[in-house]
Amino acid sequence: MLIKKTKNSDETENNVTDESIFNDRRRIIKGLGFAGMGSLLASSQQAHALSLFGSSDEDSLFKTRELSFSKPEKYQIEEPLTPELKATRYNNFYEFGLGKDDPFENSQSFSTDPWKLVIDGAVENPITLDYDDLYSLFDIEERIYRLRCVEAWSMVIPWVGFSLNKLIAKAKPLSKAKYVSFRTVFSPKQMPGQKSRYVGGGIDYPYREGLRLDEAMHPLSFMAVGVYGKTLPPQNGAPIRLVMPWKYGFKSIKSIVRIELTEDEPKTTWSMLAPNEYGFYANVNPKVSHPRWSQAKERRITSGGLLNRSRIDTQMFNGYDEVASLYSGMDLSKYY
Ligand SMILES: Nc1nc2c(c(=O)[nH]1)N[C@H]1C(S)=C(S)[C@@H](COP(=O)(O)O)O[C@H]1N2
Ligand SMILES: [Mo]
Repeated sequence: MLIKKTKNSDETENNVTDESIFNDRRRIIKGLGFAGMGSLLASSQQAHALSLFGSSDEDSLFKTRELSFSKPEKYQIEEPLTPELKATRYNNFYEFGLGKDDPFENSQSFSTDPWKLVIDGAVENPITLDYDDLYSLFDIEERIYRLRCVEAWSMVIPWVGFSLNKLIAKAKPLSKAKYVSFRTVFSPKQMPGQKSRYVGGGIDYPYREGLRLDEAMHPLSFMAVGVYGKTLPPQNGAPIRLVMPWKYGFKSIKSIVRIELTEDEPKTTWSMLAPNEYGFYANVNPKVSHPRWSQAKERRITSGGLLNRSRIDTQMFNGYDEVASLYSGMDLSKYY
C-alpha cells in the first residue's frame, strides 16, 4: 500500500498520488483496514472508469437552467478553466457515495424545488429563503475560483452566486455571534449515503461545516447557486452551496438548508471524524502537511486526461493572499 509514515518528506511527496490519499480518507470513515480495501477499490474503480462520461440518457439527467448574472472583472482569472464535464463528474459528495462519479450517478433525481434555507441563531432577524429567493434576493455574479481539495487535486471553476456576507447582513447578527454553522439537507430517502453506512461511509449526517464570523463576512466567501452559467446540478451541491476558495474543498459544504450564527465554535464533520488530520480552519497551506501526505503540490485537473500526473506548487491560502490578515498572530501549524 502506498501510504506509510516516512521521515523523508520528499519521498512521501513523490510516492503519494491523490487517489491513494482519497482511498486513505475512505479507510478512515469506513473504519476499514488497508488489506480488504485495495481489491474492493480496484474493481469499483474499473467499473467507474467504464461508465465515466458514458452513455447517460439525457432525459434522466437533472434539469438545470441558464442563469443571468454579471461578470465582475476582478473574478475573471487567467488560468484555464476545468472543463465542465470534469467538474460535474469528478466530485466529492459522500451523501451520494464515496466514489468520484457516484455523486453524478446517484443524484440525478434529487429534488431541489421546493427548498428552504433558514438563517437563524444569534441574529436579530431570522430569515427563511425559499427556492425562488435563492436566485432573486441578491444580484448574482460569476466568479472563477480555484478549488483545492485536501486530496491534492484542484480545479478552476466558474461559480455563479452572491457573497455570503450579504445573506448574513440581512439576518443582522447579534454582537454575541462569533461563528457561523452550516448544515446540508438530511434526506435519507434521496441520499443513499445517508441511508446506508456502507454507501455513505458511516458519517454522522447531516454534513456540517463552520466558519468564524469574520471569515464568513470576508468578501471572497461565496454562496453558489450556479456553475458554468447554469443552476447547480445536484452533484455540485444544488440548489445552494458554500464556496471558500482559500480553504480545502471539504469546507465548501453542499446543498445547505441551515445557517446558524453561534457563540461557540461549531462542530464540523471532518474535524469530528479525525481532529488530528482535519482542523476547523483548513486553510490551504503548502507548509503544513497532512499527517500522512505533503500539501506542497497539487494535480490541476484541466483539459488533459484525468490520469494526468503533472503537479503544480500549492500556494498559501490557495493564492488568495487578501485573507492573510484574518489569521495574523495565529500559529497556522496549530490552527490547521
Ligand atoms: N454535504 C457535503 N458537502 C461537501 C462534501 C460532501 O461530501 N458532502 N465534500 C466536500 C469536498 S471534500 C470537496 S473537495 C468539495 C467538492 O466540490 P465539487 O464536487 O463541486 O467540486 O465539496 C465539499 N462539500
Ligand atoms: Mo475535498
